[in-house]
Amino acid sequence: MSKELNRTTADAPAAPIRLVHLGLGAFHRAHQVWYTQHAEDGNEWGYASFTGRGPKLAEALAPQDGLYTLVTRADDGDSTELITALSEAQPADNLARLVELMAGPDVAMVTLTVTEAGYHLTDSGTLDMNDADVVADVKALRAAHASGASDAPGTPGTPGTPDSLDTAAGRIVAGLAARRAGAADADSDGSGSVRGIAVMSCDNVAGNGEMTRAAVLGTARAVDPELAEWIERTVTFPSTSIDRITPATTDELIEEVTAETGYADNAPVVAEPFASWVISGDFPAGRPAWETAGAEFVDDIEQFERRKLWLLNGSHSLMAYYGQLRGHETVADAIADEGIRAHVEALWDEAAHHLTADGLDVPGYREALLERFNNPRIRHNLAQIGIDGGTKQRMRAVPIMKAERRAGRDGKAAAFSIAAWIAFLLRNGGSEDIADSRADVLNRARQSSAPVAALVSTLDEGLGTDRSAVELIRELTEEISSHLR
Ligand code: CS2
Repeated sequence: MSKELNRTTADAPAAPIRLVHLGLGAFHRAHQVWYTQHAEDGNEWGYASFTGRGPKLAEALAPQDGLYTLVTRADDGDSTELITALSEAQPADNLARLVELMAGPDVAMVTLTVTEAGYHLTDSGTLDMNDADVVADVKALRAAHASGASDAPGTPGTPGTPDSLDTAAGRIVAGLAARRAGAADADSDGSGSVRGIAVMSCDNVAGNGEMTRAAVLGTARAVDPELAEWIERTVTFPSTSIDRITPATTDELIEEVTAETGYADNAPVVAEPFASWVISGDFPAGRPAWETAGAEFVDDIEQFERRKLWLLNGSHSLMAYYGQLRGHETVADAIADEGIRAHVEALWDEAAHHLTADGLDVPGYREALLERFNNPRIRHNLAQIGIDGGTKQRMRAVPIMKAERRAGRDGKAAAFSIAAWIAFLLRNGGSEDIADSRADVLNRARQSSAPVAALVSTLDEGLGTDRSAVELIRELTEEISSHLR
């Protein structure tokens, strides 16, 4: 008989909530929550985390008071650990709770994992004001704002909370508007306790701090320019490079965890032993001592981001498309295939030309990656990695190919990765569903008279008009597709 899992049975008191997260999922639980638990002052920092969309994970975690088991899966065995730093799990639509927490003096930071496609920015990096979700959120926020307009000029009234918001930036702006109103109250009664806050993206995109700033300020400006100014003065947007391979949780894992720990845990999570977190930026209201858990704080993060995105994620996307076309299911299967491994190494060689900062140790990083990919006990599905290629390849293969071409080379290995993505979209006569938040755009491109050029253009306008680049990608797509016939 298994025991119920909750804070009483596990004798695990909840830490006070000082961190809020948007995008409660396996990765957040294996990474940011785990780092917080392992920080020296972890017992002073609890997370309240909101799901990205559906309520499922919050519903599974609520009866367990946010507790869950992390299974660390090495190639020679598992270890389990009870994670206690998630003090509260909430569904995405509990906006009232999000706003309440962000308005309060205790919360010092909002972190987010809302996927690469979750920022709704244009190619030039500004908020996409034509995006339907952005339009809806701005409208809802304006209405809520108007309902809270203050009579006293220069002082913000307490804004209402919209019934629902679709974008992460919209949710953050709702929370920040309430925080600003709380800060004004605190100033007027002299307590002055509600202050700045850090909003920190943990998504796999280069310059994620700047992207978050653009999305949040873009939304705020469209709602109320004074609110936007307050955010500019008060809120910081640190950048991060995050890393831990975390496959989706399976029913099998639930059974294994019950057998191992004796607890009936509805929501365990499995991850590799490796974890890394590089962070750059300021934290006006403080932060956990994550460095005591192994996080690295740096002044210049760009080359670290690139190393991770281009080497790890870049080869992941290559394996996702080329590997599935060759009949593989997991990363471990794909990397064991010599015909794929050679392309991975070639991609890494091209990327390495542009990873030159001191301390990056690219050869050591590559060696460690091979070891991590080879871990046969981590079943990391290529199909899972293949989702959202229309956004991911923009940040993975495309910048490598462009950097190579700027340096006077053809960028053939990165071109091969783009070609593998295209061959994957065109397989079976282009009839397969596209698992991508940009599926409409990609589907139109796939049906055009010159699908390769059109698909390249969906990734990058400049590359799409570079005739020799498109020709190279077209030849490689043809080569890959012809082997499948
Ligand atoms: C993967 C990443 O799904 C994907 O696109 O490339 O989730 C990858 O596993 C993580 O970034 C590892 O840190």
